[in-house]
Amino acid sequence: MPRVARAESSSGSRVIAHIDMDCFYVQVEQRKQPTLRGHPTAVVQYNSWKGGGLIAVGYEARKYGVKRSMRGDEAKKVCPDIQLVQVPVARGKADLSVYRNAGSEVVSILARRGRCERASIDEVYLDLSEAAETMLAESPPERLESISEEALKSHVLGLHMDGVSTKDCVKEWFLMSNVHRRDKLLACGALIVAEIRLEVLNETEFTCSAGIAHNKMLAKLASGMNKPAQQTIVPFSSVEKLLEPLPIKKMKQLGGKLGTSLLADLGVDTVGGLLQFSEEKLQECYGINTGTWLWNIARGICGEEVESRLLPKSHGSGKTFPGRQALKTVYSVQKWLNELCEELYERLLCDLEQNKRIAHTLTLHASAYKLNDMESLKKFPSKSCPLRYGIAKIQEDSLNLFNAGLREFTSICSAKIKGSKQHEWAITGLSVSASKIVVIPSGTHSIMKYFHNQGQTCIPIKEPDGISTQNAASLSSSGNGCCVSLHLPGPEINTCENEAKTNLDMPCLNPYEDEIEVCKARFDFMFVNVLIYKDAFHMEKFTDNQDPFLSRMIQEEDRLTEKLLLSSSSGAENGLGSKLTQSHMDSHGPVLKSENQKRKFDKQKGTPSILRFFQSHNSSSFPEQDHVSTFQENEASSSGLQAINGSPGRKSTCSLVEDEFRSNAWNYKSDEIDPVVLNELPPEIQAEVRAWLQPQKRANTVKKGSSIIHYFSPTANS
Ligand code: DCP
Repeated sequence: MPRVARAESSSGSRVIAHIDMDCFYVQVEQRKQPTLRGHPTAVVQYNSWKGGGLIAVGYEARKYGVKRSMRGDEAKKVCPDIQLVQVPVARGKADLSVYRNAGSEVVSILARRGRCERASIDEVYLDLSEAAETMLAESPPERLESISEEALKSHVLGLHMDGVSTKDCVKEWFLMSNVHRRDKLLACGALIVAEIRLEVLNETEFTCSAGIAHNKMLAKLASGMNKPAQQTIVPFSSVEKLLEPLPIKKMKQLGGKLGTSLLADLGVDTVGGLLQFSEEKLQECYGINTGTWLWNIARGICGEEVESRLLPKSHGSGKTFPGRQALKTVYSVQKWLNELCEELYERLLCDLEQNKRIAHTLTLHASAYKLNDMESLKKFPSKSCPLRYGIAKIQEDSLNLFNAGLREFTSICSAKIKGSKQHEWAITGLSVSASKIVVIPSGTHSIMKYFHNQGQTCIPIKEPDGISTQNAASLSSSGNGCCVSLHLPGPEINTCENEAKTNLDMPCLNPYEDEIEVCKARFDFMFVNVLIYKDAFHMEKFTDNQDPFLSRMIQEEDRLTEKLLLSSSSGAENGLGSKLTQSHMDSHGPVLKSENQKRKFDKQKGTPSILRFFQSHNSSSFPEQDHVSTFQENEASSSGLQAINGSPGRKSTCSLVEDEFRSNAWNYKSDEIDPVVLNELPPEIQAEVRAWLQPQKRANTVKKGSSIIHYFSPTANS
């Protein structure tokens, strides 16, 4: 394919934006302390040596020549009025959580308009292709009453001014009709980005700059071209001119060794310089993939997709120990590793709690040098291992990783300084990171998808004629839908109160029926999800007393159970047919089975708990041994779970729930459960769930290495 055609077809009609927050840390600090606004400001590292190192410099300070490489004292010399703000400190090191949270705030706004990839603490890629296509079809720029002021301030690369004012030129560019469709899409993308940037400003007070182009590489290049608070558009026709003079080192991934070797091997110092080499030649020099990649980037071709990712790919905690602060004993390393691990673990738990994500890999990086061998600097090998949850485990594992790295490092260095008796080392930087972060499996398998896709549970509602109808969609369209999205452990449990209230007006025999059904569906879910959860954590790895996710899950169930009880009692009070309510409940498993149980439950209303609720069931109605065998395969993991609690008398919520399943059984029959839920699962899993749900009839089919455990295991879906 000819070069230009290849470039065109690769970019197609994609519209990609790269959004970069302006002097981010400074803006965050200025929002905290509004008196800093308008003043030259910089954020400095927490150490006070020579006024601390500058890590972010505001644009007012940049006008005076203040640069990020300077120390506070130096900055004061060139800009005496500069306000130096210290980065917050926790555990003796920089605490970046305030910046991270501010970044998340912005991301949540940016993600409203298209696929959004959080690329770093303060930058985001957006795929606006769909939004631009829609705009072009429904309200193209030339049909708009006016082009927004913010959009008119755009920089359009390659635009000929011809003596006309920039604004008029840009306006003309937005309104042009006889141009290629891809440019029109870009114009739509730019209008959308201008709107989004204003939204960010209005909602967060932060300014950001943006690049709008046909691919990620060009968008990223463009976003840094006009800062702060501006946007730059790269029409296809201006790509060559943009890249030709661009210093090779400015290109993403060419700032390091590869960029240096391009200059050394091929004498190339600008991107345009690469154009003279054939793809084959570049492949010959740098290998097939890198050769092709170089050939492509010289022509502005980049097929990299914008990933849908609002959350970070990894978490890390690190600290440098420059100069005399270098660590020289394993004891001091261990002390700092413990601190770093604590911070890391806090973030892991937060991620688990908020996003239901778990990390799989723990990595230790260190920079070190051997005394008398400065060449050894930074050659400390990074080490990884599977990540085990539990602060003590992470601390222990990172120390082991460090020791493994140190052994390798010292032997490498010993070989280099043969003959020397010097074996001392010093650590100048330490970091621990958690990567391979995945949403716990239930979020991705079909049973969850079922609820996701429905958006609302299909809750059977009995019509006055007694015919059981259902369908969330029809309920919804009639305005009577009880919108429930389930989130155990995936998406938010979101009982739409207003809609639920509307249901009270429905001519139902039992106005609380749908709520009961919601509870029922959710109990089903809890059952499946506890199993998934256990499996996701491999049980024995779940070594903490804290199980925030499960406790949230239980709290949620408590809330619903309470609601259910209140519903049933108020139903009786207001004469809406308590008998019917009761009879309905009687037919629905764990919902109150008898007056007796109801009374027991009523007593506990102050602190209702699903666990107590299950405890209140008469377990003798279910043959114990059936349940024991049902859960036999989990025995090892279950004991692991109990062991984690330290004291024998105390059990984690997870093990309590498991015990409830084990001893009190799940008072469901498979035919009482919405068959759609089960039918979504593969046949062998359906059979197994049904067997669990109706243990007394269960054939002894559950084998070791059960299929359901495999199915819900983190790797099963990959
Ligand atoms: N940062 C840091 N240490 C560095 C570089 C950056 O701690 N060596 C922090 C401070 C910055 C933030 O990351 O505010 C984002 O870095 P950028 O490189 O995007 O720079 P700024 O956002 O500060 O400025 P600009 O407007 O030039 O993007």
